[in-house]
Amino acid sequence: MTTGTLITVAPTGAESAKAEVPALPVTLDELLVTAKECEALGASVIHVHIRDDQARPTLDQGRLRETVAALRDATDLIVQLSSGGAVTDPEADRLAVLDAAPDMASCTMGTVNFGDDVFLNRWEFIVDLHTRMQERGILPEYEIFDLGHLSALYRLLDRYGLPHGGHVHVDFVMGVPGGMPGTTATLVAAQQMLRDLPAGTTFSATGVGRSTIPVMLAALSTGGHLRVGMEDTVTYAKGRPVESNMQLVARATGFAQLAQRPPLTTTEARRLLGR
Ligand code: KMH
Ligand code: ZN
Repeated sequence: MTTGTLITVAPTGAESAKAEVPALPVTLDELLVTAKECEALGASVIHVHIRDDQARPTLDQGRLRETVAALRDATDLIVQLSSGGAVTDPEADRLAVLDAAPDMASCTMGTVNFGDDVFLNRWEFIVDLHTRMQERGILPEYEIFDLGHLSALYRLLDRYGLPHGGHVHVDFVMGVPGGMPGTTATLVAAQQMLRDLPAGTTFSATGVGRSTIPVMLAALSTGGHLRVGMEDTVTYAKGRPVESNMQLVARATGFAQLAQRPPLTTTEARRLLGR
């Protein structure tokens, strides 16, 4: 079993509105403050969605580049850009995210119902993302919203080879309405399916909404890593809105320490992921 815990913070996402969730970091300054504080609390990777001046999700190339540079300047976090964007983003814009040259980018392994929407990820698009990341030395985080997405990942690696650097890292995004449930039983089933993937494959898990805590505990007890943040969770406990991403990272760090799997430093995380 892995000893330390890789903690990824996903501070913003594309779904929550600033007007409804005022603590959401949407400006570059807010993102940088969050990133520095979350790093100090135990995060080693940041999964980034950005917003425009009206706090709407955007994949604006200039802003993405500026964000990557600013995060590198201010922190030692591994910078992972979302190629998922918002459900309305066109494929071309999602592919162009890679032009901002992050350390990592997400790569969702299939289409999934997403509440009332559909998060579309065609096979050819997935292949494009994977092969472009291979060419550019960007490490994918394969996002798994449903168990069949792991079969797609097996097929992808079998046909197109390993990511640049050879390390395979997946993230189970659980509890999305339309995807796999955020339960211990499902996480164990997903983890068992990793046996078909290359030796050394690592996984993190996040449970959206009220599945956050069950998924976190299940991930820690099965050797997995954690993703937390306001992209996935805006309620800390019944009737208590999340006050900040730092509150969620602090809770994850506390659980990881209780499990005797303390947070990895950014240096240890880079070693684990080969970055
Ligand atoms: N916002 C969702 C539609 C990713 O970042 O790659 C997609 C998402 C996954 O958040
Ligand atoms: Zn995301």
